[in-house]
Amino acid sequence: MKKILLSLALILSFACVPVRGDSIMEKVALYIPNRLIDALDMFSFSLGLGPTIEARLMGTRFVDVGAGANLVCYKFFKHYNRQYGFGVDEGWYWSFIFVGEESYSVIDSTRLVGRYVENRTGIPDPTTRTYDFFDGNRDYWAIGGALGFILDGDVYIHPMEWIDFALGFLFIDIKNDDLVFDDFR
Ligand SMILES: [Ca+2]
Ligand SMILES: [Ca+2]
Repeated sequence: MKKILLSLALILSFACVPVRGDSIMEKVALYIPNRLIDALDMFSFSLGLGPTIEARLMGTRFVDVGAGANLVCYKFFKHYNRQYGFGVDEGWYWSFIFVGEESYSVIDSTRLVGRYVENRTGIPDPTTRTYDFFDGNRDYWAIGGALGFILDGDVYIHPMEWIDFALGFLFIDIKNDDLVFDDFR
């Protein structure tokens, strides 16, 4: 619980995070593209194929109910923190409310999809690298679900990205993910 509170405090202090790109000109020039990309960040999905079975409903990691297993699953990802591309994952999990177990890995992927291993027993820890607010592979606050048997899919919305999208219109970038000129050099 202490770690969860610590993580909440970190997230609530995001206003203090240094922001990339200070120039007013680049903020204005990239205003429309950044609002469009921030809009795309608000949801994620994946679609996969393989010897897999799962059913899950999640209202953040605090209310996560489901189970699944796959020997290997070949997926297209449009996932959290701009993980766009293809990947191969494997593993199993079960979860009831906020406790569960899992052994899961993305073992191969194209460049923008993160490879990682998650072995957990108990409550998901929001302070781990996997759930990093800015570039973690997973969103602790995701709301959505997954369903699969041979053909597997998941869909989530990301509340913090909704806030990032809304505040973006006021030139505030809480996710520190707005494009700047340096990204094109
Ligand atoms: Ca965003
Ligand atoms: Ca943003």
